[in-house]
Amino acid sequence: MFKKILIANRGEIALRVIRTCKEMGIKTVAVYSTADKESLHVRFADEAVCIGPAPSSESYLKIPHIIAAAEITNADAIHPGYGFLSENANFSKICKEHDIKFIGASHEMIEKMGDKATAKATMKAAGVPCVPGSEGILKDYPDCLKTAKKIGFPIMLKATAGGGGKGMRAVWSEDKLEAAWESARQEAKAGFGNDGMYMEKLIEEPRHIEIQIVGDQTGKACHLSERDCSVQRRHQKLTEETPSPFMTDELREKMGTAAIKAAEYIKYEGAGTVEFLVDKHRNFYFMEMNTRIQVEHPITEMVVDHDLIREQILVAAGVPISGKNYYPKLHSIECRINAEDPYNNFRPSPGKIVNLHTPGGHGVRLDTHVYSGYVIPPNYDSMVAKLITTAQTRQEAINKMKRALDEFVVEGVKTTIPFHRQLMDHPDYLAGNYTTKFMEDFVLQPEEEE
Ligand code: MV4
Repeated sequence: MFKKILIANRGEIALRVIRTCKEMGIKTVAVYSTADKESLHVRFADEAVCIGPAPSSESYLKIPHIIAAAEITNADAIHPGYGFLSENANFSKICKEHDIKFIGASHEMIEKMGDKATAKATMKAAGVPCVPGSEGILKDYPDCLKTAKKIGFPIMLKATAGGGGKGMRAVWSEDKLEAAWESARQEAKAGFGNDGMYMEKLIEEPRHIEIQIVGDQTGKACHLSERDCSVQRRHQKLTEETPSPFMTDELREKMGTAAIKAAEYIKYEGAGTVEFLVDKHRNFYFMEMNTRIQVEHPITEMVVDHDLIREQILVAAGVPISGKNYYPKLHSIECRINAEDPYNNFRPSPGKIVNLHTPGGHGVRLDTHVYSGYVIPPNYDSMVAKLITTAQTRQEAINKMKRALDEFVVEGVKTTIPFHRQLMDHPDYLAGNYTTKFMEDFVLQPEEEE
């Protein structure tokens, strides 16, 4: 087992990994930028190394500085968290070259799943349901037009180096195709240095339902059921829940089996997520595979009662999985609390938290790194806390979320708490009747006068 793990991340996920390491008797090394000197993950780790100034490019993304920190503290493994270098194939490779265990996917796996057309071709070969579409990358516009006619409009153009909605265009008729083709390729070239595009039949008003999997070093995988992540704004998840209100036992078995098939076909090692698009007829299609722990992992932990960071560390240390699959015994909801102003287009609201009261009580979990007096730096993403409520039924979990949000006091910066409170009163949300289009129609009511 590892003696010392360096956490190459910050904020709540750094704290999350440190907590599990402590419970496992593993020493921890925090890395921090000058902007995070007063951050909790620095205080809770056994050792801490400053790796550079505030800009991520000069600190949390600076591979030589992170490797140096691991060398001087003699860390035998690195946990990358999510974001930053967690899906950087080069970083995974450099860790291996330095004989430091990267607690995540191999660089080959990250490359394979990072190229979306290759990932899809791999899944198709594995027998995982995929959206009908082009055979790999489109050669040129004539090929694009021929493929669109063969598939039939509406279609979705996607950048192979994209993901998370970047470099994607929905096209509803032939007269719009060439302009969409040109603009998507330019965006992909500029954004990723790779203008490779592929095409799929457009799935209208899909749900985003993902399956958590864990694969061990023997190539065996298990699943830990689903998370419904359909409530998104500009491809940013706002709230997630498990079980999905759209799920049936039959669909869960089918999707879980498909996710395991995907993981075992590629001999996936570690915690991963297989994302699916689900249409209104409950047909499901492979969308993307994420080779990292996800922000929303806590709701799975709460309903199957498994520590996913611990699972990651055990697998990375060569411990085989039990082979069992895990099914929800409770209902859990996560609201991502961001330092953003929902009444001003969710614009970031960094600054000092002058007063903080956090919710608690039975079934309430708060994963956060903030404290009263903490200054939220402007350099990083705006998520400051994940509020998770868990109960026997969906309605009770919602009631608990409403009560916890009402209790949650953050003074000094704006937060998305008021948005989430209104979400929990929305009739379509309460009915579990929502797709990825839900936020397009959501209207935030004006804030009440103080
Ligand atoms: C789609 C789709 C409809 N049809 N593919 C968005 C980001 C990336 N994960 C893939 N996405 C989509 N792919 C086909 N063939 C609709 C989306 C989509 C979406 C998917 C999941 C969650 C939110 C979304 C918001 C807009 C579009």
